[in-house]
Amino acid sequence: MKLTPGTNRFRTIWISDIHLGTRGCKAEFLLDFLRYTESEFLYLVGDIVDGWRMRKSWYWAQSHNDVIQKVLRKARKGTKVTYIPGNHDEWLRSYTGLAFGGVMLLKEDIHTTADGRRLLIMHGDQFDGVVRYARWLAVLGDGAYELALKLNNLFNIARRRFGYPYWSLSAYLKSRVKNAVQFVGDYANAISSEARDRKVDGIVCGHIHQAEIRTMNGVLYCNDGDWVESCSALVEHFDGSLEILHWMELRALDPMTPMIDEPDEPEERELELADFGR
Ligand SMILES: [Mn+2]
Repeated sequence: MKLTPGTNRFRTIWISDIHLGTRGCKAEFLLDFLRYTESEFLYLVGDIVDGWRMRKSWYWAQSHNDVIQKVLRKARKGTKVTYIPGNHDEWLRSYTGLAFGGVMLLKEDIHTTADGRRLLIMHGDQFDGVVRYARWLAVLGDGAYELALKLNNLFNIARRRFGYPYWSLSAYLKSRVKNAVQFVGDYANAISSEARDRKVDGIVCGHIHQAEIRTMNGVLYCNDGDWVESCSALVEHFDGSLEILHWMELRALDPMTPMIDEPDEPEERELELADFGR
């Protein structure tokens, strides 16, 4: 796959769990992804802006603004953008049914693929027992996750000094710890039975930060991953086939090296001034 900015066209792109507003967000890699890809449909499948943390500590870099600008620009240029809020941006759920800057806010949606399959799209926190029934527990769990990411970062600075490649602690934990495997399985099982009951061909969700496509309960279970760690997206090709893109691998990006910010095409400024005058 040869990658050049703006020319990698897909019918649909699904991304979620970006967590803008937190230090963990890999906004620069996402910007790179958004620059390199175009699509007819773009779904933001929840946890885009991290509202829980906004109340405690707030981290907002220029790159976080740039992500929002880039998405709004895609909407202006004809991409059909749908934003389905998750549990971290659940304050937006009160505005579902409304459109902002060409971005439609919906509680959930059904997408029909080019080959006629109907996919239910939701963030998926409804199927995570912990988040649904004990919110304080989820916040606590989230803090532990953040600490693990911080320690992982320090560990990798040391590894780098000794010439070792990047090693992901939470990816390791998620793949090795029996409970985590069990959890992912239970989650996929719960959410795919919902899809089966609702008589759709499959479901696209996020929430658990684990990108995957599998058939379960007779339907397709698709998880688009996250932009805190794995930097993954789900895409639909023009023939309707689905694929997960692992962006750091595709672009051979080093997770420890921040990217140099390339300016966007000059026409962007003109468009924004024109919008302002309206
Ligand atoms: Mn979530």
